[in-house]
Amino acid sequence: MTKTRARQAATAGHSRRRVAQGALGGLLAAGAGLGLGELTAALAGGTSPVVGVGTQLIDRAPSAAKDWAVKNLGTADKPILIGTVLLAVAVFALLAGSFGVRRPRLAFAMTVVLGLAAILAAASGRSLAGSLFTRLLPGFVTLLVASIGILLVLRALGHRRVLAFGKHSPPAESPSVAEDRPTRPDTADLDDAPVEAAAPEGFDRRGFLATTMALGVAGVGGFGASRLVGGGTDESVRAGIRIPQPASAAPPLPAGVSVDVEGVSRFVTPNKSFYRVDTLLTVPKVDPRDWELRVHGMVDRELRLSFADLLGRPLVERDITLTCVSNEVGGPYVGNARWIGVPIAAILAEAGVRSGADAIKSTSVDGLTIGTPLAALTDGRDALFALAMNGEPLPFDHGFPVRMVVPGLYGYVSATKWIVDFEVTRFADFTAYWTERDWAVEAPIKTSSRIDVPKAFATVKAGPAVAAGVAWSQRRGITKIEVQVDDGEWQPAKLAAEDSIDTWRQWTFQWNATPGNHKLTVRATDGDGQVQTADRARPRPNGSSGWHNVVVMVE
Ligand SMILES: Nc1nc2c(c(=O)[nH]1)N[C@H]1C(S)=C(S)[C@@H](COP(=O)(O)O)O[C@H]1N2
Ligand SMILES: [Mo]
Repeated sequence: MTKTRARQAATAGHSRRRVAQGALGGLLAAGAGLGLGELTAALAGGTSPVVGVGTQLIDRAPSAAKDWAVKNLGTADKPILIGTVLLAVAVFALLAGSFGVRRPRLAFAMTVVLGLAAILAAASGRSLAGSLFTRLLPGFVTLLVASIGILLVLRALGHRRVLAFGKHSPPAESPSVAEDRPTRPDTADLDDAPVEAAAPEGFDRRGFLATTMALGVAGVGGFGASRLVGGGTDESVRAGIRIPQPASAAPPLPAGVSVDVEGVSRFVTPNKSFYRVDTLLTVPKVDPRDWELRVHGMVDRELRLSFADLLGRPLVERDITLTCVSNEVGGPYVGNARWIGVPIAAILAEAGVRSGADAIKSTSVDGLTIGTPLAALTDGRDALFALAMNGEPLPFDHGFPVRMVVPGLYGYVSATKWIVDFEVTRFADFTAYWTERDWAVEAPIKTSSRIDVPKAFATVKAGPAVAAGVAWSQRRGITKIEVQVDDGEWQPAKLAAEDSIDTWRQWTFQWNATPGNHKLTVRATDGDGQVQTADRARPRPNGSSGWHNVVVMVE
């Protein structure tokens, strides 16, 4: 090895280390910014930078991507999205920092872009909570901390005058990169950074250590502390609420609503396992003492209802099965609960609906909007401002302190969680969150049935066997279930007792399983005498249709 090449090799190692140090510094600067931004959001309210960017991605994601996520990731879609945002930020920050060795201004600019993204995400977000200032504050903290952080890192790397505009910002006591470039003797090797070749003394080891440690502490401390102080209303506040006896209790469950078959969905879905569909990365924890529902629009009297006010009204208790429009044939996004709430019709009567109105535009605390036909709230069905679910105040995930529940309509056009605004209006005068994303404006629930047992591709013992499941057709009820084995005749299944036309209904079917593969298909008939359609439809735009079937192996 010649002398020059040995020096070059040493220099290359040196500069690679420098790039790695820059990358680490970039990552820590961004981390400190995000951590303290997170802490600010927890302390002062406002939009967490990570959540803000994630929410923008949710709102702007093409429909196809969203459908894919709901279908393939289920409820894990949210942690996965947050993880992806964090990973993207980390990669971006690592790059920014590594560029910092040679191109400090680029590193600084990239870090500023990160901070600005946090602010922009919060500014264009749909939160109704807090003033614009509080919403943007966490993003500003992120921008400020990350920018100062990267400047300190760059300084330790030898760049003292990154912000001196119009001039170069040469590493201390050394010529700048660009000026030094012509002296490169060999083939271009990007790792062979001339900065370091020329100015290893520009690096401030102690400054770098001190800076990275401080940034690391700020980042980890910020995230950690935000977990401790943040989180909004405490669970004890929710659990401490006593829901008064309903003036109109639900009729007792008829005997025999539940079939005795292992593996069938429980008739009342426990809150813990109740499906959850919303667009939120962090669940709002609204304080019921600060909560207010504004009832306005085409009404004679505007109302402002407090939580205590609703609790003091005559309450109604009903069993209602909720269904999500995104549910595929045979899918899991359906659940049945016992709700207690204030009849929406009573509130509408009190406000006095003006003629010409045909819709409600309701808004949740996070700014999401839902459009509901006025008729569905006034035609005598049990549409509720629900306060309780299965004997407890609404869980945070399911809309605490108040949500809408309307029998017969898919959730996205009726079941507004964390509701804060209720505007009487006309469909012609607004669009809602989901309808802006190609879902139908009006969406009654389609008659559907599902085989819970046996599971698809299960192995079944030859001989007498049982199939079982649920069917729903809210507002019409289920009057018949039929099952078909392979391509045989449709045979009647046995219906469990009916709770109400607004709840799902269980069924069982005895069959003789003969060795080999068999296909079981189910179809329901509703209270109008309509047989569930065989026509397959995807969930978009107004709900899936078609018969559910499972293939099993009998041996
Ligand atoms: N604020 C808010 N309410 C919402 C939604 C939402 O995204 N945000 N999703 C709706 C949809 S699509 C459905 S199916 C139901 C689901 O209610 P659940 O999560 O309690 O099961 O809530 C509805 N209410
Ligand atoms: Mo939904």
